[in-house]
Amino acid sequence: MSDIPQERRVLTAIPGPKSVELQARRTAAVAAGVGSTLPVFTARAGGGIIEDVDGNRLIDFGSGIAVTSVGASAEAVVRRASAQLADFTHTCFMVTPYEGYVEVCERLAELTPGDHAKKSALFNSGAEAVENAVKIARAYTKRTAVVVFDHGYHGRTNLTMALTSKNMPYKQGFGPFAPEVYRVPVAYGYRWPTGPENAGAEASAQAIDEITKQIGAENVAAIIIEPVLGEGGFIEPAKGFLPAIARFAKDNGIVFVADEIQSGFCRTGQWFACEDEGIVPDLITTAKGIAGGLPLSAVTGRAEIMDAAHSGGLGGTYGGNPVACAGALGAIETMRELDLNARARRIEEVMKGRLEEMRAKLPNGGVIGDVRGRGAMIAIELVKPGTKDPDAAATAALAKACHAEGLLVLTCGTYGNVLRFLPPLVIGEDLLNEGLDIIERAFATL
Ligand code: PLZ
Repeated sequence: MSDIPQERRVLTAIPGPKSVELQARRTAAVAAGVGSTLPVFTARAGGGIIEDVDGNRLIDFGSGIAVTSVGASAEAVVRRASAQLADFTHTCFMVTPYEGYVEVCERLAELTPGDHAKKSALFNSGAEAVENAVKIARAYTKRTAVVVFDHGYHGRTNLTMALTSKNMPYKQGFGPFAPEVYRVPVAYGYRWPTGPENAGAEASAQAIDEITKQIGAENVAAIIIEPVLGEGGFIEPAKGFLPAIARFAKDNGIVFVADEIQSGFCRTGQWFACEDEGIVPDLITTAKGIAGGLPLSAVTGRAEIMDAAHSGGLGGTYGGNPVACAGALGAIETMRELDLNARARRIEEVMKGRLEEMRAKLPNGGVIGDVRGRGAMIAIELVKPGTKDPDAAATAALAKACHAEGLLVLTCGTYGNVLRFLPPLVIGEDLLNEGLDIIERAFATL
């Protein structure tokens, strides 16, 4: 790990003068469509800290959107990726293969749920993994329809935009979208009309009814769901929902795909979030946390499904790049050695405890409508006090107040009213608590 001190330090306004200068160059050279949560330019990062070009040290509650779970400069990632970089950067696995790719696939077979025979294919981004899961499911089932859920997020390519629920900013103006994609309700407990206790049974019945009526189960190739819906607002489908959908898929020969791109690799205190309800997906998509910040993604699943695509049907120039594979082996080694699942569960205990306390201090919870999430994937949903009306303005104001104090937080949610916390799993508990102190003070500024 880079020897960056694990201490918050705010020396200038945030962003500072050097970041402001770089931001001007960026505005001139970088397309406007590519946004940034906080235009603070990074100099180095590691553990729970991001140091910017002005020397400020921010506490990191974002992990580059759930990527740097082992930190942004984990020793084993740097060591293995550097060694690989010196040996060779690329041959293309489709031209002459190398061991690292195979080893990552072996690790994926061990770590993903289920003891059936498994195979994997590697790609570069999360969206690419999801696209390939659809290709594989279609090849296996010889069916075309794909079912996804309200509040789901699966990427920004054409097919994954179609799979993604939210229009702004992901889809607006970018259509037409891929056909044969159908969206059904999800058990969003906090917003389910008859309450969270009924959401699992009612939403699954409704989803299954819509699939049966509108598509016909026999036409569905795949059902794709995030076991904890990430961009949609850290929604944990109410109990019973996932098992009911998985059972329906099994009974109807539909490939059940768990998109664990955000929730996987120790993030929720398990290797994969679907383990919490004992779900064994047919296919699982992974990315983000898998490689400690290097671009890598995977589709892993039942060998007979994975082998359904004809030889040469899957691939891509860079898929499973050797440096990214070395990074993944380093990240997995770190997760095992430091027992990062246990760390994630401890982060949940600390964060949920403190956030619930903050809520209890406000009359009727005030703006804090809901505190939820698992492991180091925790969020608060903000509402107009006394209602469930989403308060996106308060969410943006809170994030801004945190940023000014040197705490990097992200927002999400279909209604833009969810403040989410995704600290690196290696963050020190002192930094975690300091970050929570800043959040608490931010509430006072509302
Ligand atoms: N599936 C569940 O969370 C990426 C998106 C950020 P890529 N989430 C962060 C943004 O605004 O672009 C994600 C995800 C789930 C798929 C993806 C897509 O992964 O690596 O961004 O393509």
